[in-house]
This record gives sequence, C-alpha cells and structure tokens, in this order.
Amino acid sequence: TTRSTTPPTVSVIGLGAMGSALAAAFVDAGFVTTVWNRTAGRADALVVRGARAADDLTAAFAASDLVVVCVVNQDAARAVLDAAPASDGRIVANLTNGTPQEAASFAAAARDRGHTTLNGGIMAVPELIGGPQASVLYSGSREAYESTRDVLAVLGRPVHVSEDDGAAALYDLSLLAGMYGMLGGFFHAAALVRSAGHGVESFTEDLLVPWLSAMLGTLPGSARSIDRGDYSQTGSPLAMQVANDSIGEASIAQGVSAELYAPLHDLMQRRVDDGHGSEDMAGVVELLHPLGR
Ligand code: FVH
Repeated sequence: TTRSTTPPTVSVIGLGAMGSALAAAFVDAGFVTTVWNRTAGRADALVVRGARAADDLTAAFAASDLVVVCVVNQDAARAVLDAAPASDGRIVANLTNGTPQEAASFAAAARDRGHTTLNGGIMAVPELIGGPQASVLYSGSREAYESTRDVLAVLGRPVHVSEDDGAAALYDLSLLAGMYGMLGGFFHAAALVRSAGHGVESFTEDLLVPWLSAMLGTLPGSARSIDRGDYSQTGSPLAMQVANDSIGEASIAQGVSAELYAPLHDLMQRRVDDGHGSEDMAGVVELLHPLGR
C-alpha cells in the first residue's frame, strides 16, 4: 500500500484522561480519528463526538498512518506494542510518560516491528490539550515529525528536541524537576507564613509571585555559567549565602520543618567546604553532575 507523507488519519490507543483529551482534539480538528481502549466503554463519548471506535487493537493500528499511544506507563505501552500488528513504516507516536531508557527501548522494539517512531512528552494536563498553553515535546525521527507536525500541532505547540529517542522524556522529566523544585520552595514559604498566623494567599499574590518572577530572569545567566562550568561571576557568593542558616533556624523556631530546604543548604555548604565560597550558587550543579563526566 502507498501512504501519503502527511497522514490524514490518526488512531489513539488508550482513552484515559489524557488519551481521551488527545482524541477529542483530533476529532475537533476534523481528522478522521479512530480510538481504542483496553477496557470497553471508554470510547462512547468520543464516538458521540465523531470518533470511530475500533473493534480491536489490530483494527485501530490498521486504520491510520499515525498511531498515538497514551497509556498509564511504559510497561502498558510495551504491552500495546507487543499485541499490535507489524507495519511497513506506520508512524507510532508514544506519548506515554516514562524514562529516557524506557522510551529508547520502546522505540527500538517499534522499529523491529517495522514502525517509524516518535516519543513524546506532554507538557499539559488534559484540560489544556488543544489550547495555547499546551506543548508536546517530541524526539526520534525528524522526518516522521515533519510529516506529522500539522496533525500533532492540534494537541499543543509541538517541539522536536532531538533525534535521540529518549530526549523528549529527558526534557519532560527535567521540566518537571524544575517545577517540583519551585513547588517545594513555595510549600516551605507557605508553611513559614502560616506559622506566623498570616494568610498564604495574599502573601503569594502580592509578594511571592513577583519575587519568583524577578528571580526567573536570572536563570539564563545561571544556565550560561553551567554550560561553561565557570561560576566566578556573581553578586551573591555562596559563602555569604551559607554564612548563617537563617532559613533553617527560623523554620525550627517557628515549628516548621526545613526538610525541603535542608538538602539544598547542605549542597551549598559542601561547595563552600570544597573551596568555592566566592563563586555563584549555580556551581551546586557540579555536585549533581560534574561537567565533562
Ligand atoms: N493526566 C495528566 O495530567 C498527565 C499529564 C502529563 C502526561 N501524563 C501521562 O499520560 C499518560 C496517560 O495518562 P492518563 O491521565 O490518561 O492516565 P489514566 O487516566 O490513568 O489512563 C490510563 C490508560 O492506560 C490504559 N492502560 C493501562 N494499562 C494498560 C495495558 N496493560 N494495556 C493497554 N492499556 C492500558 C488504561 O486502560 P483501561 O484501564 O481503561 O483499560 C487507560 O486508558 C501517562 O503516561 C501519564 O503519566 C498524564
């Protein structure tokens, strides 16, 4: 069979909260959308919306040149792949969350079965899919990405990060790591403010959000230092920052656990102890992953 280079049809495998949102976006964009879920019944609302329900996984794969897999984890994605028919170049986009190693393993197994693969990292919750705040990271075949970009774009802004199969997963997890760090700081700040009997909401809106927004502007400079491994430029040397542990001491005095903040303080202290007290805090990255390793 001959396929066009721009697949006009798409199948979605897995109709949980996220898979259903992806399928709905494809349907709403006017694509012929075939759906399949392990447990029957979850396709009903999508069929009413305009999707076609496949009788089985084989039919779901056969229906489209682009097959999107979005299931609970990579073991489930692998189970789907193992049960699906082989092909001669069908594009399988695995948008299931997992590690770079799992993504690479899935991609290799998919290629063994004749598929072309993309791995994706969805940077959105289901409600945001199809809207301007959603983005989806892709890695794997650039050719496959280019040929499907217009279809994938209906889910959210598509970004191809690398041909390395695991790269989208690595970037996805890196973005989440950044988010969790920010949330950890927020939770500690909220606990401190609450310990004094003050409202967290007004503190957050009036003070914390503007403060963090200003600090966000320093990240590109820190990133440059990290890329170079040169932390000599700083107005806030580490030795000054750990000269006292006011945050830790105040937390204890207020009855607030400092367990979110303490590991970062310990790393900063280690950098000072290692002789980097005059340098910028970004050098902590060298303790997490030394440059050139
Ligand atoms: N929901 C979210 O906010 C996040 C946003 C970022 C990306 N994640 C990832 O998306 C993947 C799917 O997440 P989900 O929210 O759709 O998850 P559930 O609603 O729990 O649905 C899980 C679906 O997976 C199917 N499934 C489970 N095991 C298997 C299997 N062995 N074979 C085939 N399908 C399987 C399950 O089917 P069923 O239980 O209804 O039969 C659901 O369709 C995930 O990687 C998130 O990390 C979402």
